[in-house]
Amino acid sequence: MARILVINPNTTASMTATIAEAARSVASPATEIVARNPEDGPVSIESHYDEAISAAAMLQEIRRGEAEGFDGFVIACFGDPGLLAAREMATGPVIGIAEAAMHAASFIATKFSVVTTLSRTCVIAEHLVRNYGVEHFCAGIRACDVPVLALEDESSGAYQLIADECRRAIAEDGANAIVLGCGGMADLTARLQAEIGVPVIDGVTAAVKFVESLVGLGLRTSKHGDLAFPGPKTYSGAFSQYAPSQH
Ligand code: 5HY
Repeated sequence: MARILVINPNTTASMTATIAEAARSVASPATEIVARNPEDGPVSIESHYDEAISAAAMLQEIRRGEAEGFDGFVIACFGDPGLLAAREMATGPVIGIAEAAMHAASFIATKFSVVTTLSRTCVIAEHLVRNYGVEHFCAGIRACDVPVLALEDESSGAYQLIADECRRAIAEDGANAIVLGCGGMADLTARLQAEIGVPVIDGVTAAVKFVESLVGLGLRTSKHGDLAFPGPKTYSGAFSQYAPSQH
């Protein structure tokens, strides 16, 4: 039995519900999925600043989940905000949806393109491609210029814009797989895959299965070196609640 906490770092509960449904759709019967979002922070994450602010609240959810004994964690935002800090705070494995989707794509295709929301966040995916060492698999990083919250609005036309961008990635980038660049796209995977005819990888479901596998292998985050729990320290003012505690 594995208990996995899936954290949507933005504060839009309807997106958390979409993410939770996707996570549960692939979880094994022996896995319990709990999905949460912070009360505090941006309603959507569409910039470096949104990511930085959301990471603090996300880390508090990791800390809470660690205290509740979760076996593993998923950070369900495509920028993988605060991933290494989360690993410092957790005993179990912590997987970001971008790293999960990119690595899963590299196992089944030689070339994948990322299709994300706003153009300004493409550079975040570019940095992650380099950080994760999958440059030679990544054929392109595209945005359909759909705001994140438009994904929650059926009338926004978001689906068609995403599908059109996926087709351009196949035709122009030579992509033979698509990585969906937003946790809020998790409910579009099967429809897109059936329509565009190449594998479409969503990071929420990929991350859940990777966490299940790591827990099943008995692998937990290494606490030797830089991912050891942060040492106790005074944090001043409004951030005093974030001070690392003694482990
Ligand atoms: C995400 N933002 O997965 C990212 C997607 C993005 O609120 N959830 C968000 O566009 O970076």
